[in-house]
Amino acid sequence: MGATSAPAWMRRALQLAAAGPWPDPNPRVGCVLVAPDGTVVGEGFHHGAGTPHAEIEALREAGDAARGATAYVTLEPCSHTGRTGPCADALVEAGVARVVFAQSDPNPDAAGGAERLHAAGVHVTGGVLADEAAAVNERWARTVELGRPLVTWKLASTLDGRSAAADGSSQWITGEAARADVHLLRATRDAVLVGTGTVLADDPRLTVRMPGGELAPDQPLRAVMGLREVPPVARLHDAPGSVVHLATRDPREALDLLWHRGVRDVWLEGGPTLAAAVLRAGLVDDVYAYVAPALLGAGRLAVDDLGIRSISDVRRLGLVDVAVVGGDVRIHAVATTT
Ligand code: AOF
Ligand code: ZN
Repeated sequence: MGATSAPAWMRRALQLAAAGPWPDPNPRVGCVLVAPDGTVVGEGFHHGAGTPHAEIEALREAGDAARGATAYVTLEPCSHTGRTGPCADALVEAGVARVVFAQSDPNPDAAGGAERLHAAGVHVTGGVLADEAAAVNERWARTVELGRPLVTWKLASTLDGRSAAADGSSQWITGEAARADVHLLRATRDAVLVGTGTVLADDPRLTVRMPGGELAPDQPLRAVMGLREVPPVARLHDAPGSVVHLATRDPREALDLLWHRGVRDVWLEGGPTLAAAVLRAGLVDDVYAYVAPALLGAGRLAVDDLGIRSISDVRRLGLVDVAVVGGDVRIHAVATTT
């Protein structure tokens, strides 16, 4: 081995992993292949579900130079045949002498690669920079554990908690900077979810627009749930990207349908009825509340009745951060238990 230590190579593998996509059904993984003399002979990262795993990319680059090398991988090499073949076997076939990995694979279908490598005579070490690797895939691991996409509920309200005036008008409670901020956060999710009620009442576009107003190149899926018809002339059909109507009133079923389409991180912009249904079902993971220093005194709240009658049953969330966005305040909180 060269002078560079295992954590240093793993740090390089973590850098590579971070170039992978999120949201995606697969984790972000990086791999570095190092020859016994300390030269890097191959590098790779996973570009998302359906594409080769990080190890395969690195092995392809290395060719014959993989023989006798050490593989530094941020996730335990897989042992299963999913969309692609088992990486543990590919490493053995290529003659890799040693595998150092960071995090064990939390996906039970793919786990077991370490034993498989060991049984084939490869020297295996796990747990190197495991916490750093887990942080890279924190949201992915939560989706695997929950078996459903994560849900972020976004709301905008006045200081007195109103999201619409008494006459039903609701545009615009927050200022332009807050609206631009919403677009940036929408862009980090793979679907925007509303109810048919919101489409009928507000006719939103649900697109991601850049600060200059132009459409972002990649648009999250625009999903509408509910049993009412989505008018073919609704503005959400106007923009590039896909629209899906989830013909159900059950939030869990809607999330299952999205999961099967590969969605893993949902941005919920529903009105009070849908928000209450998703919250009551315990399916909200993150909340972004944009609060305007304004008063309405009457009008609809951001969320309908949650069935809470006593302060002893108050639903408390964990505060993550608070930011001033233009003339408004943004509060990010997370559900501590579901
Ligand atoms: C690895 N290296 O780069 C990744 C792994 O459907 P597949 O074949 O793409 O398998 C997906 C599962 O494989 C995924 O859920 C996770 O457990 C593991 N991902 N494993 O050895 C990689 N991306
Ligand atoms: Zn693999």
